[in-house]
Amino acid sequence: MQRLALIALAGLTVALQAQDICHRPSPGGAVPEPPDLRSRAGQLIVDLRIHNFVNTNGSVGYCYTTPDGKVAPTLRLNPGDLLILNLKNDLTAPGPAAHHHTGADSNASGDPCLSGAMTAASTNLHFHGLTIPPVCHQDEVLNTSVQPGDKPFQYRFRIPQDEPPGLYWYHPHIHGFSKVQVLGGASGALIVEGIERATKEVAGLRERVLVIRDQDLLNPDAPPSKSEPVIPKMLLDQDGDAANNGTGFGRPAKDLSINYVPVPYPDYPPALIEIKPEERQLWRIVNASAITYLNLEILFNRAPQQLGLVALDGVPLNQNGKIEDSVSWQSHLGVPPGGRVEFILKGPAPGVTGLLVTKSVDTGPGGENDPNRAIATITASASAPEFSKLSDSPEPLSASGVPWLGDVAPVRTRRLYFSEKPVDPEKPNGAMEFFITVNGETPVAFDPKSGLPNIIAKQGTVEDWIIENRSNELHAFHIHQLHFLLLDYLGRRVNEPFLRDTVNVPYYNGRSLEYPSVKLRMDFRDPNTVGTFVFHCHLLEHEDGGMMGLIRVEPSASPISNVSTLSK
Ligand SMILES: [Cu+2]
Repeated sequence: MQRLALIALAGLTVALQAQDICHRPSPGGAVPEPPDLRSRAGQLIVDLRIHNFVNTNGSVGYCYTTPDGKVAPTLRLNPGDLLILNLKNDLTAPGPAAHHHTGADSNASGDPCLSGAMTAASTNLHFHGLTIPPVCHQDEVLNTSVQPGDKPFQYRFRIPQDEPPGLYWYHPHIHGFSKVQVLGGASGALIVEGIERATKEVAGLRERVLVIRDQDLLNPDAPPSKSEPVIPKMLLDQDGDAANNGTGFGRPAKDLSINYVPVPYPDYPPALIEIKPEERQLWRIVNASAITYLNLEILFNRAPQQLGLVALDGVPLNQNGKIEDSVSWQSHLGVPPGGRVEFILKGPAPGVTGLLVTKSVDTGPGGENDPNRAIATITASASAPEFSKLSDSPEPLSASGVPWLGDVAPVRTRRLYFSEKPVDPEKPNGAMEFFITVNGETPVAFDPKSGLPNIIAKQGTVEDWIIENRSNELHAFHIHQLHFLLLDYLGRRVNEPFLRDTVNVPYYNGRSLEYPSVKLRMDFRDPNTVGTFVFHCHLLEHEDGGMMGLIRVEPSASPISNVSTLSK
């Protein structure tokens, strides 16, 4: 008994130290800027440690730190720069470490490139949105797994010369454990510099990098705030999260935080953002949530403001591939988990109250509750802190050498669909299995050990993919290594003037003749987009639960039988 107590105490000490290292701010505080790490002379060398700790509510927090104590730094590199990132795993396994998907978990002393270990204490990194190769030490997430006993594991790659300038992010991607680590706070921003070279409108502006994360509720048992117009009945989904009640109010599935300042249910005390009166800024927001969809709006004296969208998912808006200083003025911006928005905001005048909110997202009858809630107040102040500033005399970005994705004929059209099934057919409201399936195949939960691709494509081609949602909850389709063009949304032509790497696919209502779908043009033209990588729902609970598939993109020189010739 005594020995057990001592071990528990030692574990607690480690956990408390890590909590100290990760120093999370209190609710209602000023929103700090994540620390910047900038490349010099063409390279950025970073040492990152990942830690975990037990929060006061019993949930497990995670964070990345640098040797000098910076937490979750923003990595800033130019196109062509080399990133050398040494990742040390300082995780302690919280609770049961085994995971049902794997039998190779004891391979702790092996080569992290071949490990494939999937335990609560395993980790790795995915560089979300970057067009870099899916190989070990770059952006490979299926086999790469770093254990607590391993020496620092080196990620080493160049930002492609033609990577669009914008906001990307990094987070762990261990199958079965992505949700717990990301929900705990393991994420950070990565910026490919030069957005002002694509959009002159933002030249000379100060920027704010805002990482919105979700976390387990701090006050799960509290009743909703009395200020809410309706108090809906509390419904729980199979994971114990608050289920969507369709009112826009009530208990959320998760709390949100902004640059780690929590905004907890039920009163949502907003974090504080100061800005010089009426200053124009570029706000760069990543939704680093594990399961929460955002629908961002900025109110001044309760009136929605126009937000000048300049980039989505890291890619500046353009006109059919031509850089045309594109700004799209929007009153609100939907951001799925994993998505990014970058927009121009004009600060409030003195005395005007500003508020950053997320409006309710209808995730469907099977989805989680993502209600209306405040995130931060925006206050005009002459003494507002001054953060990083974009160049005011940028050299314009040269035009892309490749044809606009929308103008390239696809070599084929594939159909895929999201679906769910109760593990026990007798318990339709019990635990669910999650699938993404190529039409005609049998739905099976993703097996990381199978190694068999669900789709084989060829580098140099583009394909159209129609993704259906046959389930009663919203999903967010994401694919590694490339961006796609949203051609159709719910059967309607949109042909957006920008690219995405994550997109919502609305839920099925059980009545319509057709399932809701999106049509995407997938871009396999980049030479880096070769090898085996994954596509999945970016709701990490679904991804961890099997809603993931494998694609192998073969080099263009290799013979592949049933591919028609690429038409230009
Ligand atoms: Cu999903």
